[in-house]
Amino acid sequence: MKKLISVLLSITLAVLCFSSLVLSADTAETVQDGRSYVIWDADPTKVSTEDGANAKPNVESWEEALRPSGTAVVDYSENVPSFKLTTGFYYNKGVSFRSGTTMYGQNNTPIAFTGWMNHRDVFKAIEPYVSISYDIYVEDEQNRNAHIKMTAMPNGVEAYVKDAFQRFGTLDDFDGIPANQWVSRTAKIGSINDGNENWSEGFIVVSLEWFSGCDEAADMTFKIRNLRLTVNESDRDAINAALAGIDGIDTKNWFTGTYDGSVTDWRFPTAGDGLDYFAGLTAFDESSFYSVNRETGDLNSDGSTDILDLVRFKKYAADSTVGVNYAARDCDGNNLYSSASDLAALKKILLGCTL
Ligand SMILES: [Ca+2]
Ligand SMILES: [Ca+2]
Repeated sequence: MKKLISVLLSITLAVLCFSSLVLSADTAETVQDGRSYVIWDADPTKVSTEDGANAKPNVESWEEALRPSGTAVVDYSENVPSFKLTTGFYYNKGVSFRSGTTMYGQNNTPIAFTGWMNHRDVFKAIEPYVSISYDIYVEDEQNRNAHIKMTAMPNGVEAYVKDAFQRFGTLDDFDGIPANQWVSRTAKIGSINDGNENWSEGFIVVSLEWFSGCDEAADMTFKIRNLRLTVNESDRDAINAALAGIDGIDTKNWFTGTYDGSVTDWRFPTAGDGLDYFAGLTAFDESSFYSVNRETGDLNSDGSTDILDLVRFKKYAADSTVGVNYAARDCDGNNLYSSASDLAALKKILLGCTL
């Protein structure tokens, strides 16, 4: 009898283990396939916490060279901060602005080096897998549609070179944007050109016109927020293969950590027979307030939901210049932000109550 029970128990355990294995494998695959990671962002809270502060790059020679002469400020008038931009002369109309993210990472903090930005061959290798996302609001009394082109402002171009798009390529080209409303955009990035200049400072150049080929003289005012570049978990193997094929990939400064300057020990984990470059690229996601991978309520993006998040939420509710993860603040899960109901929901989560 004892033996029978023991055999039955073993079979039951085996079945349970098997089904739970299958179950967790399924779940893991489903979650992983759709997961998107931020590898670069333009976040006004990293540029200045003062409403209306200047967001123009302060490298005047580049400014003059590339001639996007509009104005750029950070804008905290809504609960997701934005860049408020007004076009000036730039062929059609243009403006450049700082992103707050450079090749050294966010605010020069070595959370994750974004040195891939400083290597055009690295950027070109991952180009097929990179998406750009942002929200845009174009003001126009006549309600016309707008056309935006966006690119990276390359570092170190010689003076009087006019066209950043020609020099670097196009990150996005989006026509038919309806005016006077927030419009969300996600697209694969455009093509990165061959060339030597790199994008180490993270500056962005946009040209905007009322419609393609428009020659209207008046300047245009618009806002951009949630601007980020992302890659997907489903492309991990393809990205690793593409980067493994680059000459000298393991010694790229500020990307691999083999640089013997002030970079401390930033190295890629291994994956199979090679290095997991994808993990290096996506390490930035943890520090991005636009990440969608933080747990609900983890407003300060430190990996757990606790009293510190409640403190952060209260500060943010009173002052939108306080940085928070924007997806994690939706504590009641209704896809909307409300300082009252989401704050109440976070308190319930912390008390362990069912919502
Ligand atoms: Ca937290
Ligand atoms: Ca909500």
